[in-house]
Amino acid sequence: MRQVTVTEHLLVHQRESDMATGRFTRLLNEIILSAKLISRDVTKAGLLNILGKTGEVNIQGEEVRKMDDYANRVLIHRLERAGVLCAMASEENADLIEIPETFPVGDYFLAFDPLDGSANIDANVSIGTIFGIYRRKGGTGRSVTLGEVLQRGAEQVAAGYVIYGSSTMLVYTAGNGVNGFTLDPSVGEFLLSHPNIRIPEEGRIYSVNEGYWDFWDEATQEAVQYFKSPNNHNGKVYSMRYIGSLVSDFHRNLLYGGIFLYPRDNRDPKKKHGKLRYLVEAAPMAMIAEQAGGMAIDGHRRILDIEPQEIHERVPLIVGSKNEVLKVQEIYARHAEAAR
Ligand code: FBP
Repeated sequence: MRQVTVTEHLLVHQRESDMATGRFTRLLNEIILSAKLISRDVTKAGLLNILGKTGEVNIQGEEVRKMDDYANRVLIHRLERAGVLCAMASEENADLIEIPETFPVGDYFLAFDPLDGSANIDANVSIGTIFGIYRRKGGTGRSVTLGEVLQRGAEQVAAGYVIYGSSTMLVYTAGNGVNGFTLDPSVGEFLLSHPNIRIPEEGRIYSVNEGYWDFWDEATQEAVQYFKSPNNHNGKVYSMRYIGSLVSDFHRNLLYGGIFLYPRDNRDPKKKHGKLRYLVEAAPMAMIAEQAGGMAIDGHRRILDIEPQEIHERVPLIVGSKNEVLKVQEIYARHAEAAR
């Protein structure tokens, strides 16, 4: 089989779309180079002094891991000099990341989670980088306001993730289907390995942290109970799989069929809307899921229709195979109706 590199695939895509300026390809190429640099160090993290914590606490109130910090600095360093961005937003940075005076600005806005699931890195469990790309929706010049960049996930021109697992893979969509590329370290190239990924409409896996059962509302408990009981429309229990890194749980369900849930819970008032961040986690995964034939909701609303007001806004995320997500939506709607 002729090996297709991600850059070739991008160029073919570029010719077909209005994003034929080369700027989009340049932007994605910088994300790809960053992923190669991060992958190189993740795969030998135990040998480099990059396991453990930095001692700092990020805007999420989480202890920053050295690998998180490293990945964040690699992405900012590569992308700020790409000349195609007006600003960036990172899970690790409290505010918008502006482009330094020394580099040209562009009209794309990049939102990213530099290393998702980082709590798993010290245990050698697969983790990932998640990104969403938007066009600036107003204003020009170097100083950018939140209003010019924060927008519904449906406005993303592209979204993707890199998973650092047994192999390093890039999975992305630019609104024209979802494709997966595997990094061949011997040639340093991401090669097309999973063309036109479609998520099975019917799943057989559910992924949720059931440790939070007592903190869930009745609708969520009924939804999860549905997948555990043989009395569901499938007449068989689903397999429970939960790695605890969104990228890994999402990727498995994308290929095998299944549903991932990170619902809201009442453990912590700050997280009453769930733990996952809209801009850097939920919206990119929602675009990929929909482009692969799946669905993504917050229990009621389509994730991509939600208009974020803050960079670090959290949202419940229920994403995966269409039939399972529709079932959860139906259960939530019935409970909302009963509560009216
Ligand atoms: P980070 O991006 O800070 O790593 O957090 C997100 C995450 O690790 C997801 O990858 C994962 O799905 C979830 O949090 C696990 O949370 P919990 O430990 O509460 O189940």
